[in-house]
Amino acid sequence: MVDKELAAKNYYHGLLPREDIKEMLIENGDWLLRLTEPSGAGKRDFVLSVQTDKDNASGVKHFVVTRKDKEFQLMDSRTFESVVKLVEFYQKENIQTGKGGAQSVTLGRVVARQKWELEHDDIECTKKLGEGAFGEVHKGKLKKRKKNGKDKTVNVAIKLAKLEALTKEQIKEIMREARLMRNLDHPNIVKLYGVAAGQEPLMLVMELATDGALDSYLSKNELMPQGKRMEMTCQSAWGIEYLHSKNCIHRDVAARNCLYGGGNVKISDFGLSRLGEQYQMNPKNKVPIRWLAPETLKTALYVKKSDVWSWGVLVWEIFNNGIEPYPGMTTIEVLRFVKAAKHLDVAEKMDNKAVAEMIEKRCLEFTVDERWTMAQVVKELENLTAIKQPDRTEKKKEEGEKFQTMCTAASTTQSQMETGASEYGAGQPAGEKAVSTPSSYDQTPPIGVPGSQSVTARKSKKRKKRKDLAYINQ
Ligand code: ACK
Repeated sequence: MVDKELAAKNYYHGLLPREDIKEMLIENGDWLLRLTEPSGAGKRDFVLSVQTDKDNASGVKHFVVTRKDKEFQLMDSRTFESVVKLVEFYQKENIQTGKGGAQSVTLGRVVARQKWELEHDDIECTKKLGEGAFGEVHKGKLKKRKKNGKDKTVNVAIKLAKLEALTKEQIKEIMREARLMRNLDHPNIVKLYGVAAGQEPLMLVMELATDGALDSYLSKNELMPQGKRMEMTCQSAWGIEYLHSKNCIHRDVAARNCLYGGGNVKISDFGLSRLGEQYQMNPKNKVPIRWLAPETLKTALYVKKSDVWSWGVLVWEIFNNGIEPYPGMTTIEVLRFVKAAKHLDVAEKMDNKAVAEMIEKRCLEFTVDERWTMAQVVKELENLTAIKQPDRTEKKKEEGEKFQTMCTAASTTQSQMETGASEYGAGQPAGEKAVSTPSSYDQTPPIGVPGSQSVTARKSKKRKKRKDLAYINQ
């Protein structure tokens, strides 16, 4: 659908959803072009998004480019042989809106593609690594274009959304994960290089972790010494501590969601992560019972300290070669066990009994208020193991205010995403939200589509089946 001429235009942002473009359209007149499903009926159209009133939450207007035979049309009867020609015209002439063209909108500054918006042509998939939530994960290469012409190629992992067309909701989910990830920069968090959204398949390009998923790495390396396991314990703790410092709850901490590469554990899979102090999930969703904290099992509530509990389970996995936690117990038994204020035996396989005790007492603590924060855990862990986090002071300084600003922007956007949130298997009821940030999702329908809805009612396609998911109300 997207011709090469259009794809090459810097104003074309492909499948980028509203939540991403909103933070790009800053000044009145700022505009860009994207591809979306304005009516939510599975039909893709180009939409010209323009900031018309920066002081108004609904100041961004979305003009749908309609198709008539082989011609393209915006708000009036003029037709154009291509979208590029249409855009060129409205760069010179105002867009007439309102009844009988009573109002007009001027296209001002072009909002060009951002650094993290990658070109499909710069990405090469070389080998399939496995299946992910929305599709396949491939090993590959990314060409990083340099201004001096000396392009660099880096090895990457590419999350490739399935070849058949994605629903609007799935695109939003993938892009939310990407938005969250691009504000994170830590050696124990998998790094996102960017997103290729210009066409399908949608691609998330991230750092390649040479040893793959942590659970399978653990199961393949049963003779791994205690020292290395403890190092992994610290690395995962640093990653989560960093995440919490960015006001993010991961919500799915487990060995299967960590990667291992270059001697570092990297927290990955941010599909369920939320910004905010707490997150109330729909209790009807299926969840990975064995990793969840008592408060989540009881009331479907997630706080940062729920990650601390899950991290305790992850440490158990690290010291038990990645086997399933609570061996020999069914999920219903685990549910009852944890609700009865019991927990895993970390000390059994861990030589450092002081650390094991700290994890059992402070992380696998039933009462949230009594449970430690990740920062407290890290401090004690470093004391007890003498394994110190490599100094990131310089890096932190560099990040400085820039980082703060980015996270605030992401936080605002995140709260707007919650209305359509779906969970492990897509298609669950929406209506969950980050409690700390009231939902203010912009429901303004795009102009030009009668009664169009921003959130599609269509059910998302099922993700890969996960055997370890169950209901908390059993
Ligand atoms: O054990 P694996 O090879 O490591 O199998 C899974 C598979 O993709 C599905 O998740 C691998 N994978 C995912 N992300 C990455 C990454 N950033 N680097 C290397 N491998 C990855 C994972």
